[in-house]
Amino acid sequence: MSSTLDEILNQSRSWSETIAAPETATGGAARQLLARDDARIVLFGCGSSYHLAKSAAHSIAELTGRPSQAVPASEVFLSPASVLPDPKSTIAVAISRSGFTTEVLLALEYLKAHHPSMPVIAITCRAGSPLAKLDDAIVLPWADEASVVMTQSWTNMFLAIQLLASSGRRALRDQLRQMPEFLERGLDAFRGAARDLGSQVMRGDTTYLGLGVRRGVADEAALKLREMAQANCQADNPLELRHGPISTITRDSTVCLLMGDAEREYLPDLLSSLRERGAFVGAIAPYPVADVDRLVSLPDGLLDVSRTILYLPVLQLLAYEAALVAGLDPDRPRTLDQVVVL
Ligand code: F1P
Repeated sequence: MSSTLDEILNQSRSWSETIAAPETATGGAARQLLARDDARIVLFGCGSSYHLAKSAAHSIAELTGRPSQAVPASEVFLSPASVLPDPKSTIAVAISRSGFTTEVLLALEYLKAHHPSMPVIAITCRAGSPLAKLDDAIVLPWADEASVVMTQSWTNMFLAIQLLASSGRRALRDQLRQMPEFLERGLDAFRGAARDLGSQVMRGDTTYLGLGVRRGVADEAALKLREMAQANCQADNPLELRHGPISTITRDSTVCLLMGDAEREYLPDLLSSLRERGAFVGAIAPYPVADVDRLVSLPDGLLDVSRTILYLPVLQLLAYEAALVAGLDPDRPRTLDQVVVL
């Protein structure tokens, strides 16, 4: 079996391991840091890990009230004044599946040299990596991958950060603990939708639309489709689309809405503008959505922020199926390496 497919399908098991991991493995000390009420949080990573940082920043801000920002790792050492405006009140969160990515290590070196007292929380899936060796690092080896592209590593590092940020909020943690079961229940439908839509997304351009915590998910979905299937795709905020980008939507376009409860009332208006342009419209939503070509249902009765992780598996499977339609090997994405070392 494909290592990429195996890792995607393994997520309910790896999520359960992350949820069950002892506090020390998932950041006991980090929990204390995030509890500081004067802190602002700057998260950084590269590629998929940068998109993870975006969704994690929204989650931390929503769950703790702390101002949180996600930046590419390179901006920590190349544009520090703009990304670290208040270093004395900042906690840094370094995210890297491999724990070896050059820009992440350069960012850490910059912080050590210029802000040695700034707390740094490192999260990685690779034991023995430079990130894993940092004090109080969060290491999730059960979520590491043989594949080039990130799938379970993304969702498990994201889940670990959400568990950290939900400290003391029992109802929220209970919702997060249900995620493996929700994935098990939905997996057959996710696989069916991915198989059905694999050729659709290869017809023309694809746009993923996500708001707030789901914007990083939309960016990650577009990167998966680009990495595995070499497809023409992009991501945007659902209400931003009509401020220009919609001009490129045609009858060969696919638009996938990663809908939450927050933006539900704006959906009909957006859908009619997409329909006028003849686009194929898919939606992943925790409620019925009329007038779309394909709906993937997610469980309702959850906070949008808790449900975030459930959007990823179907989007990962869609990129996998699109790669097969394109005659490409998802395990060997063109010109990509698992770790970028400059
Ligand atoms: C970051 C990354 C991945 C990308 C590719 C190259 O890796 O950019 O997001 O898919 O594998 O590396 P990491 O810093 O999270 O190990």
